[in-house]
Amino acid sequence: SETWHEAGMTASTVALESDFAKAVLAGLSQTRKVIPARYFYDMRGSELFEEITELPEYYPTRTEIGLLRAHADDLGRLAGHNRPVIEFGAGSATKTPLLLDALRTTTYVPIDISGDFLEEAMAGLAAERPALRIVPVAGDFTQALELPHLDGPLVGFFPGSTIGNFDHASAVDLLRSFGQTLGEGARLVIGIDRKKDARLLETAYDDAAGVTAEFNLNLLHRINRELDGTIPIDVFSHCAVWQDSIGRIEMHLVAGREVSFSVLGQRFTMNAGETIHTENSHKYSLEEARLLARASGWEPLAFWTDPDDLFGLHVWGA
Ligand code: AVJ
Repeated sequence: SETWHEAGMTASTVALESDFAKAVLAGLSQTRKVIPARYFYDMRGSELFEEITELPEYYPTRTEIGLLRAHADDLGRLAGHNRPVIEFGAGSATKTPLLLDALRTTTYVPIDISGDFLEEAMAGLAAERPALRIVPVAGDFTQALELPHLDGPLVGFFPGSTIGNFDHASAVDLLRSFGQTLGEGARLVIGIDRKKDARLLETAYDDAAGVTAEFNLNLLHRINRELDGTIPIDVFSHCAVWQDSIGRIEMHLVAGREVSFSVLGQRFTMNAGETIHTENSHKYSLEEARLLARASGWEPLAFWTDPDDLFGLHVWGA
C-alpha cells in the first residue's frame, strides 16, 4: 500500500510480512532446510520454467500436449461442450487452447499466483481469440478463492502434473477442494506424470543445458533480491534425485562448502553438503492415480497414456 512509508516502516518490514519472506525464514530455520516449490515462479522463474518445457529431456509437456490433441473428441464427449473452464495454476497457458477447442469453451477462468506473467499470457490468448470471455483470477489456488459467477457445470483443468508437487495427503485435500470450488456435475481434466525408469526421471530434472539448474538456483537470486539476502550463489549446486520408496523426484540446492549468509537480517549457516530442499515431484502409476481420484471424492471416468507410458491424462467426474 502507499501508507507504509508514512508509518515509518522500512522495505524489509514490509517484505517480512510477505508469504515468501515467512516461508523462507521458517524453511531455513528447520533442521532440514526447505523452501516450497511454489516460490520458484517469479517473473524469471516462470520464464525458465517455460524453457524447461521445451527441453529434449523434459518429456511431460510435449507428451501431455500430444494426448490433448489425440483425445480432443473424447474430451468433448466426457467433459461436455460449452462449459466454463477453470484452470488451476494457468502459467503461460500453452495447453489451454487445445482444451478450449476440444470443449468449445466460451468462458475461461485462469487462476495463477504470478499475476504479471498471467496477464502477459492472457493478452496473447485474448488477441488470438477475441470471442473468448477471459476472467483471470490472480491468486493461490491452494487457498479458498472467490470465483466469479459462472453458469455450470464447470470443467476444472489441472495439467502439467502440478499435482506432483503435493505430498499425498495435501494432494487429496487440494483435489477435494477443487471439487468444492467446481460444484455439482463438474469434471476435472488432470495430467499426472507416471512412474518410470529412475535414469529417465533424473535426466528430465537435470538437463544437459543446465536450464533446470538455473531454475532451481533462481530461487536464491530471488531471495537475495527480494529479501535482502547475502547468499553466495556460486557455492550452491543443483541436485535432482529419484526417491523410489516415496515415489518422487526431489530437487535440492547443495552447499559446496560451509557457508553463512543472512536473509532479512537473520543469520543462517550451512555445512558442506547440506541442502535446501526446493521441490518434490511425485509420480503416480495409472492405478495410483485412480486411487487418488477416489480418495479425494472424484470418480475416474477415463484416462489416456502415450505409447511410451510416460504420462497420464485423466478425466474425473464429481
Ligand atoms: C510444474 C511442478 C509439474 O515437477 O515437473 C520441472 C516443475 N521442476 N522441472 C515438475 C519442474 C523442475 C514441474 N511441475
